[in-house]
Amino acid sequence: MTKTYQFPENFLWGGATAANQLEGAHLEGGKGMNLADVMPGGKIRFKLISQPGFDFEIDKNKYTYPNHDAIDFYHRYAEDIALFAEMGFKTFRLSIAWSRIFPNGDELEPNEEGLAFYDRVFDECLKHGMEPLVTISHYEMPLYLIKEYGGWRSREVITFFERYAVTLFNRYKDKVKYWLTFNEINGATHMPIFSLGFSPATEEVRLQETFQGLHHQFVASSLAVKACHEIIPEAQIGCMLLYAPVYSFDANPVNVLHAMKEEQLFNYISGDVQVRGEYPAFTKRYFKENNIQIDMQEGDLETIKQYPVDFISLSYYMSRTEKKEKTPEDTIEGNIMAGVKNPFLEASDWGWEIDPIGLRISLNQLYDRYRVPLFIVENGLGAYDTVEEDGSIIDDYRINYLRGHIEAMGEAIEDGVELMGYTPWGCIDLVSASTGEMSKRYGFIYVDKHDDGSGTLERKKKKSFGWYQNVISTNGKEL
Ligand code: BGP
Repeated sequence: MTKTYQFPENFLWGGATAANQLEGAHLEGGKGMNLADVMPGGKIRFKLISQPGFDFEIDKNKYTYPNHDAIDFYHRYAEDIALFAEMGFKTFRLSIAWSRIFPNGDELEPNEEGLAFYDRVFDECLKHGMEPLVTISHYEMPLYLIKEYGGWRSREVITFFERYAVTLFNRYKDKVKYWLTFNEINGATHMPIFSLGFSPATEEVRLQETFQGLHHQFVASSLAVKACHEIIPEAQIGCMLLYAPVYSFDANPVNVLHAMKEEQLFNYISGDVQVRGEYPAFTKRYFKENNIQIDMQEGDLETIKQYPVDFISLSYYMSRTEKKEKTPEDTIEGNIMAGVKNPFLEASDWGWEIDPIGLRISLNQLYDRYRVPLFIVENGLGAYDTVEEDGSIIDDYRINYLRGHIEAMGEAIEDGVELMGYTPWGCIDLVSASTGEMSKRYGFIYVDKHDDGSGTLERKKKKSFGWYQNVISTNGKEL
């Protein structure tokens, strides 16, 4: 007999997206240019934009720019939200494009057309009984802040971000009750350009510059928490972590220690600062040994201590396996972090190792350490889909992946974890963040758009659409 799981009555089932990966209309409505607008399509993107000398210019002779049009959610949001409602979504995670609200980032007054667009989107969600879950910053800093201020290198950006956040809270206080500050904030150490809007100048200054930028974000995040609680007392605001539990390759204590350190550095610094309100003890030695001296202003540590987040949200795609001495042959690439191959796990077509038990482990680790509610705001399988002759898309591989992870959530809830909700990534096919591909699809809804930019943009329900609809309507009892 298959086991059934008990999810809380008010569990927030839904789906997740980010503005730059689905909206398109990159120059409409008074929007300014942002980082995503200069990111080319294809596997080259990350390497190219991460080069310290990258000029952030568009070169259409050499590259395609899939985020410019994306899947045109900007014009089709009503149709898309209606499809989410048909699946029974209780919540829809989306992000606001900072440069729609402040086109350059440092203006004093916001762009009304940008604000009005999200009013329409939120109204559409609320009309269908769906709670918007809003990420304030998801990998798309205004380009002007990158070019003129050096991104989060500059402390001035804290003020601009605070103004942006306060503008959002004031405008949407009656519509949005769930907020997230920075998407995958801890990803800064592995993909600084996405998170911080700059690439460290040299390898010698990499850690120094990254942790300085992160510190600015920690302060900015705390100021956003403060403002959110003041302006919308009934709202909840969380941090967002890219979470991958780190396993030791074997029982050799040398490797176990190495895995533990990687876990501390990657998984816990950002969580400790934003939830416990302080840098963890191990950073003292780590910063000293790596010559990291964070320039803090008076009051920074107090601000961080005083305004911790209400909950932790996380993305979970994979676990990571580590050993101290790696050879190039052991190494695999997955979700930007390199680890060694885990012989017990299979991987997606993009090399991301599939590990549902790792999600149960992650939820237990996070809840044990922080004791605040958790929210899984990204999870899913990027895969190639085939449209059959009759137009159907039979994505059993995706259903199997999601089922395994939902079972792991059910187990974690039985373990005692407080879980608020689940929004699988890319509930409608959209542009991949790391590779700019359309062919890396996550959705329950297929979008007829291809890597070369062709396609009618028609939406089609995949097999997983009906499956997820049933999961939601049975509150996770039927998987
Ligand atoms: C996360 C990002 C998302 C998203 C997802 C899948 O790291 O927050 O923006 O895209 O990963 O990654 P990809 O699109 O590269 O497959």
